[in-house]
Amino acid sequence: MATETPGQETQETLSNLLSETRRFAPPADLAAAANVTAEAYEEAAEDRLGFWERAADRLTWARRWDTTLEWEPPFAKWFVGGRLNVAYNCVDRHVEEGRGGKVAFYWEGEPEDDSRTITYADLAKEVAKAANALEELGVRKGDRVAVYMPMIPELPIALLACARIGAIHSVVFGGFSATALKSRIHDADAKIVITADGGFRRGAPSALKPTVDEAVAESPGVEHVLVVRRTGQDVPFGDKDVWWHDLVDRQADTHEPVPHDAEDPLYILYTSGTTGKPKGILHTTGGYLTQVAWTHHAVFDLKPETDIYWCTADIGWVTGHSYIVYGPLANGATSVIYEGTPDTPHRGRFWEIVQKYKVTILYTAPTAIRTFMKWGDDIPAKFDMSSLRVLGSVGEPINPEAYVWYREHIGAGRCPVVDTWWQTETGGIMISPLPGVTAGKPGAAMRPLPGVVADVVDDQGNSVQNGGGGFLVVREPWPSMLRTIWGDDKRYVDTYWSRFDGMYFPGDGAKRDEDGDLWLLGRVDDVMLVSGHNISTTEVESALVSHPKVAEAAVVGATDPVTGQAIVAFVILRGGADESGDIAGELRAHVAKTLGPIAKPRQIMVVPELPKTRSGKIMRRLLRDVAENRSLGDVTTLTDSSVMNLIAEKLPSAK
Ligand code: 6R9
Repeated sequence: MATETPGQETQETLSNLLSETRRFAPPADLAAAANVTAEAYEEAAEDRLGFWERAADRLTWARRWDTTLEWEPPFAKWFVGGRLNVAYNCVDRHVEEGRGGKVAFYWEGEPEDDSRTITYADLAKEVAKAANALEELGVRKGDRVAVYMPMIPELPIALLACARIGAIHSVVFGGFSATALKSRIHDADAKIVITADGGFRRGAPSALKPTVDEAVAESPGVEHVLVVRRTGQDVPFGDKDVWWHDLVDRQADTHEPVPHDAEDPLYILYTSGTTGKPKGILHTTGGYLTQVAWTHHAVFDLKPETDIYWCTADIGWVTGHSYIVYGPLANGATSVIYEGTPDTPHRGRFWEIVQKYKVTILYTAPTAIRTFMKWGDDIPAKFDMSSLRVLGSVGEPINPEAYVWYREHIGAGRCPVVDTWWQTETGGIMISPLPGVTAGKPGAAMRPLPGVVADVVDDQGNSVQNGGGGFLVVREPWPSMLRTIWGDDKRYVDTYWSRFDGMYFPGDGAKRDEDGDLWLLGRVDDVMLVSGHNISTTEVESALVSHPKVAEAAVVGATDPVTGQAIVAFVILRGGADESGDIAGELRAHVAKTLGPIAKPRQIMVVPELPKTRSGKIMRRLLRDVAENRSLGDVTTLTDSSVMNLIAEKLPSAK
């Protein structure tokens, strides 16, 4: 029965497990006034390039492009010959068009009394000053600037200043180690590092500068380190170091924006990559801004005059680049930026912020939603969140139960949930419901957006239809696609374009249901092969999370002498759940009932926490090590490595 290659039968198994029948139609008033209607799908299907041209026309170009797409697979150039300045599009044009007094960012520091309001006019001045400062430091177009900062206003200002002068930023998440920072500085050959003395984390200042010093000590190519004073803590200050307030504050607050080529690089962002050297994903100017601006307008139905938009991601990740900085600003949105964690100083902090700023659109991650479920329904219930109208999710598959909880307890059953699938590499959202069009299904990312041609294929690359599971691919180039891996075209081709001929392979499993809607099933490396059946970790996790006692679950396949692989589950219980009795037995029976006996875990362990990457994704690789009783692999990308000790303590039964 056990077979190595997933054949037709196993494809069916993967697809037929989860049957979710709930549907949520768009609210009538939202649908009636929606930015994008169902016609967009038809328009894009008829003329895909024409569709993206109209999206590009939402931006201000200094020179219109000659050719929309030059495609020499797998290398794409979009809007060839066009010239524009990203910072001008994100900031100046709003001021010129009379919206200078409009708030760009409500910034909320982690300490509760610490906030700043930044209008578009303020932002224009700050970006101009920072651009002048970078030029004074000798930064020129094409130079690389490493950015290692907490979530403070100077972070988006620094990125926009780089974009303005055509310098390529490379943001390294502020939680990464000196080694990680150093390898990214070296790979991109960065000339400048922008950082801060520190940031606030869970109520206390946490230093960043010493980490930068350690990395810079071994980076002779770095000429200057520009340091924002945020926490005021004592930090060592050396020859290369310059205080932001000394240099930037004395600059002129105007700066002429030079237009850049549509294909000039905008930024590099390293994917954290659990194995091997991190990949420097390269994004360019015109196509990237076109797609992030259009998707932000369409997927969140953003009305810049009235909406208050909040994306809770860190700017250190692509979600922050595309949907805190570039997309929202290009659209002239008013956004909230929050520096801290959801539990500081209390577990209602997010909802307090929603209430304070009357947030209308909230974009967060399944890991956060499951944490809120664990903390209990009573916490969000204490706050007035009646301003909310659209809820977004990104980062991992959202389990149907987490979706429904989000819809009900945060959105009061009134707000559509848009589950947005995309990657650092895709630059912008690719698969998502449209809130005024799509009748959403909990757990499904639904359809490729207009202008995006995605498909589900079997291991031979043939399109899988009704109810079939397989591999997600993208068949046609899209404007915000990565152009290459920085300095490594071969790795770009090998990683993304070699698995299936002529198709982009993102590395995710997916299924298409009978209605043609797409469900993302997690990374293909995580798919389990049990008695010859391909079973997705996502589906078993979703079945576990659908049990009222479970807040979060992670499932892995562990080698098993009988079945090839056996399912091992790690679960976190919801706040207040009764732990007495045979909880493992109860959950195993629940999975068998929901998905079928084949998907029943061999073991279930109740744990206090799960290992997650710093961007909140579950690290199943480490759990596999535990389940197979091996010593742990690389734990450096974990948020908190003590989590693995907590799990190990629970383990005798795992053997
Ligand atoms: C934006 C971002 C990309 C990987 C991606 C996939 C997973 C992201 C998802 C999702 C299911 C969603 N992912 N969004 N899986 N449904 N809505 O997260 O970029 O950090 O590069 O991660 O995240 O596995 O391939 P990145």
